[in-house]
Parts: sequence; C-alpha cells; structure tokens
Amino acid sequence: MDRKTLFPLLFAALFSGAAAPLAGQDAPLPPLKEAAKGKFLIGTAVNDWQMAHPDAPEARLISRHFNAIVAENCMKCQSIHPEEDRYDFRAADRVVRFGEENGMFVVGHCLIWHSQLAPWFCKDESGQPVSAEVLRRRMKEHIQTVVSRYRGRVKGWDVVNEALLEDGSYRRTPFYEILGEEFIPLAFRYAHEADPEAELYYNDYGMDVPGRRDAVVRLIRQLKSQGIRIDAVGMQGHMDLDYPTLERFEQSIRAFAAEGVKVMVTEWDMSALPFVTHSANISDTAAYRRGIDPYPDGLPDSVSRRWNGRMRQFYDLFVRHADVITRVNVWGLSDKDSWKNNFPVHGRHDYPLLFDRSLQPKPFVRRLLEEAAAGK
Ligand code: 9MR
Repeated sequence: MDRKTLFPLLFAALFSGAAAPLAGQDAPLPPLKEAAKGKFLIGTAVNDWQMAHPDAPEARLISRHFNAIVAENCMKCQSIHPEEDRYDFRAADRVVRFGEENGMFVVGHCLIWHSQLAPWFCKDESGQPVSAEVLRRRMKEHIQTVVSRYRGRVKGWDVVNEALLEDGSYRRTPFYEILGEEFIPLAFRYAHEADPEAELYYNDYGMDVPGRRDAVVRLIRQLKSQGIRIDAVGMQGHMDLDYPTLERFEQSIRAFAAEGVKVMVTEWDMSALPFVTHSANISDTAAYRRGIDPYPDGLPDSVSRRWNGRMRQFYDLFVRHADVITRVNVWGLSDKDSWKNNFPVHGRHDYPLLFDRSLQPKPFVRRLLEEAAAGK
C-alpha cells in the first residue's frame, strides 16, 4: 500500500474514534447482541463494582455486547431492604440507570427468595416467626416499594425465586411455613399492582428435573386459573460438562411453553470443573481440595474444546426454540467474576462464562460473532 492510500486510512482510524480496520486487518467483530438479533435478548448479570466503574473495560464490554441486564446481588432483599424501616437503593439505582443509558432491557432480581433474605423479614422482635398477617403485610410493602420505585423502568421481575424442590414439593422456607402455598400467588399479585406493565417471572434452578418441571407446570396453571399474571419461567441454567442433558433441558422448555408462557434462560453458566453438586443453593458447599481445583493456571485444550462444544450445543438449542425463548442471560461477564469460583467450593478456578479472565471472548463466542459478521 502506498503512502497516499495509507495516510488517509490511518487518519480515519486515529481520529474518527471508530474501529476502522486497516487494509489486511480483520474487520472488527460485531457484538453478541447482533449475533442474537431477531432470536432473543442476550443479557448478563452485573455486579456492584462494574456499575460503579462505568468507564472500566468491564462496563464497556457489557454495554457493547448485551442488551439486557440484571443485578447479580444488589436488588436482593438483604441488600435493598436491610432493616424494616430502611431501604438502600443506591446500587440498584446504578444498575437501572446503566441499563437505561445503554438502551437495555432491565430485569429485577428478585422479590421473594428465602436466601439473602434480610434477617428481620420473617421474624418478630423476639426472633419468633411472624404471623401470616404480618408476613403478608411485609411482603406487600417490600414488593410494592421496590417495584414502584422502578415502575416502567425495570421491565420484568423475578417475582419468586427457587420455591420448588426436585420432588415437586414446596421448599420449606419461612414464607412457605408461615403462609403455605399462598405466598406465591400473593407475591405475583402485589408485584402486578405496583407495575401493571411489568413482566412477571417464576425463576428456579434444576428446571430439567422432571419433578420440579411438573411442579412449575402446576404452578403456572394455578396462577393462570386465578387470573394472575405470569409471563415467563426463568430456567437458571447453571450447568457443567455433564449436567444437564440437552434432551431434558429441551423437554422443560417445551413443557413450559405448552402452558402459554415464555421461557428465559436466566443464569446461564457452565462449570468446567469436576462435579461436586448440581445445586445452586448456596448453603450446599464442600471443602477445598487441590484435586477438585485441577486447572488453576488455565483450562487444558481438551477440556476447553469440550466446554466450547457443549456451550454451542446449548446455544443452538436456544436458537431452535427462539419462538418461545425471549432472553438468554448469562450469570456474570467474565470467568474472574463468576460465583462458581467460590461455589460449591471456595477458592477454585472455574471457567464458566462467555469471556475469559482477560475479557476475551471464548472460542465458541468468537465463532458466533464471526458467523454474524459473515451474515450467517
Ligand atoms: O451470584 C450470586 C452470588 O454472588 C451470591 O453470593 C449468591 C448468594 O446467594 O447468589 C448468587 O446468585 C444466585 C442467584 O441470585 C439465584 N440463583 C442462584 C445464583 C447462584 O447462587
């Protein structure tokens, strides 16, 4: 290339701020949301640090690639409503503002959950369980304060999280012990009153397990028969190299869709480490042993290939069901942020997300972007 051609190109690249490629260089890859366009929203969970540093590479990567976000922790009861007469909206406000500024679909996570529940919520002053009447009042006040603060801005809520067990029974949470099954329809009603436009979701892990799948189907039917709004079921999608099978995951997508709700993959990640437990219940932990943290310095090629291949298979499954799957949401941006590094064993080195510790896209993600660039 002669100077006459090179100089204007260099100028354009330096001063336009755009990633104009020089001749012979690869064109910049399109963002993930471009690859998912026309299929589903592509979202991620964000943490407080990322939202407090909007100019850092992490936040820029989030706004470049994703068109949906959900707060990983700061909208949970314990964070947003730590004492009965005190709310702390600071971190949640930042998430909602960031989402709006970047034209994203903002999801609220989560209104009623037994875990990360503020310690005061279900107890009286002497530490005894409150009455049904008091708990109903507290639930209503909590749900309606949080939902109405973000009315019209948070477009969908995980109203109830992880309330059903694998055998199809209700988890014995304080909500269930005090109110019985009624607590779920109540929570959905309260949320709907506070923002009639917002989408409302039931969210859980291990949704491929037939007992839980059937219980969720019963729940959808029950809510619908009572005229209560439920828009979608959130299948969390915490996976590993062997679990779950594509077949069972797909059966659940079909079963929920058959009930007339949308399906969302809400917390997608895939551990690359040896099996310890498939639970996403944070109390199910195990002790650290070197043997169950085999890749502290990086993933061997063979494991990486398996991981990427399996992620692609699930992505393709989601695409095949794009008529019912409206959002695919990963549970964190890069491997360095993932909860999986500390669960179910503290201090492991896991590789569950779409971007690696240097914020580079994993091979299967890069492939998706290349295909999008090629118009496939
Ligand atoms: O990723 C979250 C982690 O940072 C928290 O310590 C943990 C505490 O409960 O919650 C994690 O997110 C959970 C989500 O809110 C609900 N489904 C299971 C997720 C992983 O535990």
